[in-house]
Amino acid sequence: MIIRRPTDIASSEITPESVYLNRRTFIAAAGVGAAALAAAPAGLRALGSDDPQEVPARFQGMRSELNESLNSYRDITAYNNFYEFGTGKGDPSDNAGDFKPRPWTVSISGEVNKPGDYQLEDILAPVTLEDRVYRLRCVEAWSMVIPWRGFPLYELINRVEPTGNAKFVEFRTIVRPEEMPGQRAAILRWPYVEGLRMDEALHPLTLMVTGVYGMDAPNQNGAPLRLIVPWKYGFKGVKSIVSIRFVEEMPLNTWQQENSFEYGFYANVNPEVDHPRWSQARERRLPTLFQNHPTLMFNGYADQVAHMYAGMDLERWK
Ligand SMILES: Nc1nc2c(c(=O)[nH]1)N[C@H]1C(S)=C(S)[C@@H](COP(=O)(O)O)O[C@H]1N2
Ligand SMILES: [Mo]
Repeated sequence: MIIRRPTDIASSEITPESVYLNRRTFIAAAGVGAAALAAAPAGLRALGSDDPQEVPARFQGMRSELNESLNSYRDITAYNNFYEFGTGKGDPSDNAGDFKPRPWTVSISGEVNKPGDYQLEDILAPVTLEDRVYRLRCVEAWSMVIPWRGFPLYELINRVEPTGNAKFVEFRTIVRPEEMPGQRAAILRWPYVEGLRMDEALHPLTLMVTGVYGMDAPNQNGAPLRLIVPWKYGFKGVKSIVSIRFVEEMPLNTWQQENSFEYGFYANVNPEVDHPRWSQARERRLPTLFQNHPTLMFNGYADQVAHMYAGMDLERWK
């Protein structure tokens, strides 16, 4: 991602060309000293494949629809982007321990027949949580394969009845600097904001996520409720949501606000449209160090979603 004030953040943490594994995270995961780390072949410089806690047996040997293996629980919960807790990949897991995801209230507002403050329990009561394995493709050109737990966003949308004026949905992350040390600095303009066009929000692949590996998500992954839109770059997946607003105009999402030259509203994964500072044609599938995977159009979900962008200039609508 690009940062407005480059002096705030070490360049090693913002460029995809840099060493991508947080050194401390790697050492902790591998359980070896720095000397052994330096001597290890690059291909073995991986996050630990041993999971720190028991994951339900049904995930053993689970693969994606493209026959990909899943990233480990440790990969998914120790290598994160959540700038509210700091810009380093290990910062969210290090700093999110004091965050309190319960009790939790989501404000639903705007062009909707049933606005209100909804308790998390009330949002979850009528839905059935399911496990969905999706690729997560970060704009920084790394990716993981993650078994999310959640429910389709359309179930919540249909329940609250948007009016005919609702053309977009805007989501906001909580602002709680006492519990989120990154929010005590002007890393981004808080709150973190994201948005979807209504047809994207209603698409059956679009998920409201409560967990990973069949368990409630740890705070660093956006507890208690975050968005996942698998055909878009990871930054669309706004975490720890407290506001869902139905609006007529396209919302100004955080990364477009920070740098509209590099980021737009749609953020559809597209190997043919490079980031201004790097190629998007390939990606590093964690835990490897190499750009060992070709990036797929719409992150591999083109058959399900390409029709929504028919006729749009995908270079312009980045
Ligand atoms: N509120 C908030 N949401 C956020 C971010 C953030 O910094 N703040 N980072 C985004 C980015 S860039 C990515 S790649 C994903 C990472 O999700 P994960 O840590 O669960 O893998 O979260 C997204 N959601
Ligand atoms: Mo990202």
